[in-house]
Amino acid sequence: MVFSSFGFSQSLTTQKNVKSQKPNILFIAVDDLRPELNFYGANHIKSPNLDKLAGESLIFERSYCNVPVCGASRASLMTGARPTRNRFLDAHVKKDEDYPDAISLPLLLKQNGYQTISNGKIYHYGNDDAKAWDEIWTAAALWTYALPESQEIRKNTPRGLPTEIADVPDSIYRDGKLALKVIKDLQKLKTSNKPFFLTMGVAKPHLPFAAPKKYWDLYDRNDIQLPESYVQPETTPKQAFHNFGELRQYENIPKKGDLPEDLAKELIHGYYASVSYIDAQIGLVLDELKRLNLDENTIVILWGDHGWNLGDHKLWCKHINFETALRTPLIIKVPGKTKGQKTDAITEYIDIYPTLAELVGLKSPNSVEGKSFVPIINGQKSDKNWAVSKFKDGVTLIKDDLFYTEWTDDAGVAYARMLFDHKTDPLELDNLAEKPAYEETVKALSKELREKWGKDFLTK
Ligand SMILES: [Ca+2]
Repeated sequence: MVFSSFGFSQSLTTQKNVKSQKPNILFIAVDDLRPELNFYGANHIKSPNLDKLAGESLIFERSYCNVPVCGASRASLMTGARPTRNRFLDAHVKKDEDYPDAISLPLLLKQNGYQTISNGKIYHYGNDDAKAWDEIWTAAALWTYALPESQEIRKNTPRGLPTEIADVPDSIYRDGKLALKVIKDLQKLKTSNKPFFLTMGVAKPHLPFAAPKKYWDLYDRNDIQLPESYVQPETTPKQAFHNFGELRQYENIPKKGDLPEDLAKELIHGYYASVSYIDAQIGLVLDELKRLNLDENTIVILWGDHGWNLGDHKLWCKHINFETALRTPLIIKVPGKTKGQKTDAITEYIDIYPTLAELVGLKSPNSVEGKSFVPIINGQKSDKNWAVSKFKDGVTLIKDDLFYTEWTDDAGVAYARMLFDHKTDPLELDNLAEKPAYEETVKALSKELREKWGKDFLTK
């Protein structure tokens, strides 16, 4: 399969940096970004650069991560392999430990002539899958906070403050430094004779919500509302909820119970400010890509590693099986192909690997379990209407409008269930799984879940 068959103009090959015909890939991973963005119909977060990129991309309205937690989601995405009972479990997953034999996407590209650079947070650990990269760059932890007093608190506590409003330049924080590094890379790669797989692993809007004041000033706290689904219905199994332990490790967060309303609104405000901050940093990189005339020969993909609860179901953070934690932002710009169209085809993160491999004319290794969505990019209808996501014992089958979750033991026997129909209940407040009228539906979904959760699910 050759690259030109995907519609890139032949004239692109005359560009200076690319002597081969392979397109470059700019791979932007954003930590904890939920799809609450204008191009998903949200209309209140200010993200002009992401909006512009989306206008040149294919926008996936129903993209799901395979594991709603950082390390596991990333290792699964980078190998194109599903989580199992014992593989890709939590935030601290290393690809090298969980699936050492798998040829990761960057390794496949490196083996096929690409220059591969890991910048910021791509895997959870910067030294993971080291053989796949020509260069690994990470930002120092110190740059999480800008103010000396916040840095001092961080030094003496498990996590530090949950928010910071500092009147400082963008480049003080990690993502500002990251953008400058990626820009420098682009300038160097412009004169390289190899195609590149250049990554930008953005740290925000992950907690703490530390962003320059000018981004906080884009929003009025009085306009911020708690979500409509700020409730935990009795009919939902208790396994569906957690105590948002991640957030509670931060200073000034109560150790149990609901958050005070003013604190909840401060967090939502901080999340919005953090998204606007990283939007500006991504914009700097995209502007440089264009200024260097690299944009027409570069595929740009942007993804968030999982969703995030911003008070939905009275929850904060990820680590659960509601759609708010499983659904993700995903957009891909393929020059000459995409121009802001949207698809409601269901895709999973393990589909990203085979898609990018196909777009650059490479065959995916057998360890890849995802399905390329190149046909969707080419305007064809997808024949896949399902996804499977997993967090610890909870496994969710997303099938058309139905969201069915089972919590299972090591033998695969279910001990709790929930089922939502998004046609009538998009906020997932009415669990249908125990209602007699849905007995047959649950039986069929349970069977299908087992067929689709992966052949190695119980054994690896
Ligand atoms: Ca994350």
